Amino acid sequence: MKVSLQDLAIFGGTSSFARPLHVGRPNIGDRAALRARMDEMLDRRWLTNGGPYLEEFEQRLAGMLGIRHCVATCNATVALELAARALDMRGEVIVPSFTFIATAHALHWQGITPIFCDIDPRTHNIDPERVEALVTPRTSGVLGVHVWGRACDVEALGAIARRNGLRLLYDAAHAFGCSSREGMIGSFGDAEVFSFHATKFVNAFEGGAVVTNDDSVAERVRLMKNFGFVDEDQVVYSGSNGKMSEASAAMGLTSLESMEEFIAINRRNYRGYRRGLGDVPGIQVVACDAQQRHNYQYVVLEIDERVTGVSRDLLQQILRAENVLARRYFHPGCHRMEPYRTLFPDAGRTLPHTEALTARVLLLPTGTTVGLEEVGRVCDIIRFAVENASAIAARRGIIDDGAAPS
Ligand code: T4K
Repeated sequence: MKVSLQDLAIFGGTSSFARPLHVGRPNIGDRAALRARMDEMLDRRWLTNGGPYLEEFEQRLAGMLGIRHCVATCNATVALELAARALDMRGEVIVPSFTFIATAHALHWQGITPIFCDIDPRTHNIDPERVEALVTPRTSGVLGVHVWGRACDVEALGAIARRNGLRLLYDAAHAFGCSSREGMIGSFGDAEVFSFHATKFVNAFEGGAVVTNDDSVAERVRLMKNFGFVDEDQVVYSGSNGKMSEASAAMGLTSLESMEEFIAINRRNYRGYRRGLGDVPGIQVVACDAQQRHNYQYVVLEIDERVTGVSRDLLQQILRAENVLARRYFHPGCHRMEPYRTLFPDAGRTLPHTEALTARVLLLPTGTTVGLEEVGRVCDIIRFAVENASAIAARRGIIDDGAAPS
């Protein structure tokens, strides 16, 4: 417990945590089950290229989500590229800038120009009202992102896509196991893409999947992720290597078996943070809709510096010194990263909500390596920082100016 400024590690006190608390520390699941699967895989000598674990993983996912097709891939970035190609996206595609850089890169890497659209500050998701204004004769599609696992306005985006003859793809990297009023995420648009990266609550070391109810899209993705081969020596498309390995599928299956336990732990931590920070002025723990299924894998703070007196960046530095490795996803926004910064130097002017949000958001550690007691201590540090904001800022100013702290 911090009682004076000197207790803060940023001012020379002892860090609250001996080991770092990460955002995105992998959940491991049942090690014995994973080892057994690995042994079986080694005995079978079938390591990749459509093995039995891959098939089982794909079938389980499709079954859980009630979707006709699931094509597992080596990661979500390649899955987005494959889906964009399979949907024949080209020219321009409308996409939020408030997302992980992979969303924009997957388009750009395919020769498609991402056109950045602002978000709705209440949902952090692409704002359908702004999408239609960005449609031009060059637009071939919309790529929505279910940020933090909270569903986009799929009804409005679906209507816009239909009205304008556009393809609609969703980056559901955060949203495995989540639902919206309209149903489970995975069933919307022409296709959706999940990530099973190590930092995701269900992981396959590295992994992704394209899911779709469209037979022809599924067929194209399936062929394209395997160089375009239709059989041993016939190639019908320009393809890539997007295959998921058997080791990844084994981890994915093992992770899936613990999914409900992971969600329960994430939910417990999320509620702990909501309780612990509920009355700290200027700090809001972004809410998950209790009416929907949610994986609670991200605990997201919005910091109103005018109220807290401590900026998001200073709060991050304070937490980092305490060994709480809070993250500023998705600072500074794709439009401020290369190559987009050079391509669209004035994009910030049309993205006011994105610009504001990237300065307010901070993600806190959660997952199976974070206990409630630790959640409570993280909340105490934040509360202390806000309660002592002006003293911290004054002292921080003295240190930043190079003078000795008083
Ligand atoms: N679309 C969206 C909306 C996404 O958020 C992402 C990825 C993608 C697409 C692309 O999906 P993939 O192609 O990756 O399947 C991390 C993840 O690497 C990335 O998958 C994720 N989103 C993004 C939000 O977070 P970084 O650059 O922040 O990773 P890094 O290395 O800083 O790790 C994050 C934290 O996790 C650190 O504190 C360290 C810790 N960590 C990480 C790994 C890999 C561990 O403790 N153990 C580990 O094994 O991107």
